[in-house]
Amino acid sequence: MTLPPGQRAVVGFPRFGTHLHHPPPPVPADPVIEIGGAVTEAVTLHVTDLAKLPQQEIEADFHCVAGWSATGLRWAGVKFETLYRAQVAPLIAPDTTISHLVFEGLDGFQSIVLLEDALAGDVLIADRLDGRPLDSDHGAPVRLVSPRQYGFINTKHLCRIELHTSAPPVPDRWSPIASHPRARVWHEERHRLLPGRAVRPVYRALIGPIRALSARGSRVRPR
Ligand SMILES: Nc1nc2c(c(=O)[nH]1)N[C@H]1C(S)=C(S)[C@@H](COP(=O)(O)O)O[C@H]1N2
Ligand SMILES: [Mo]
Repeated sequence: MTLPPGQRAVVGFPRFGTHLHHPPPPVPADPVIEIGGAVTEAVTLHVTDLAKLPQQEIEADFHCVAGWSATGLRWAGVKFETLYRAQVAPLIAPDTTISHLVFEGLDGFQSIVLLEDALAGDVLIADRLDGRPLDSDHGAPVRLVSPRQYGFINTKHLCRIELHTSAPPVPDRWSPIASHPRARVWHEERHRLLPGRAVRPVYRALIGPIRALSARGSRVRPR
């Protein structure tokens, strides 16, 4: 098994994220994904309608920018490209060229993704993991899965996709751990300005505390 540079395999798949000790957001009775931004008309997609689109399964490893990787995950759902072509592209005016997307979760988390990266063949809006419905720890009701980009691109609890014609302002511009805009794991694009190799030790030091705090907010309490 080969992992991307600077990654170490972990056993299992920990809950991890900026939510820290917060519990996952409750799943609405009729969850929706809003499509907004540079569209002719904002629309609301019902998550249950995703089941009507062709389904796709992938097996992939999951790489957090902090340096852990969960291996051999089986995700299922709809290819983002399928959803985009069927439901989103018709909302774009002919003279508008989309370059970036913002994926937002029910907890307010956001990721900014280049359209070209989001349209890659292994990018899913996933509602199942390892043959079971996605649980709240890992992003219920649906999450973005882009296995060749670091975890922070993979927005959980997806509720909104915003279209942009240029790079939207980044929320973490002045953060010491400002994230790389493409976040491609095989290029080790961890940090916006610093080489991925150089930030490895700093990021790795964050794994323990973030993992412990995220587990505190977990619904599933393994003992
Ligand atoms: N909504 C939401 N999505 C999120 C996060 C978050 O805090 N909230 N954290 C990101 C980060 S940094 C990582 S590494 C992965 C972790 O996914 P997991 O909790 O399923 O392991 O989710 C990403 N997506
Ligand atoms: Mo992460």
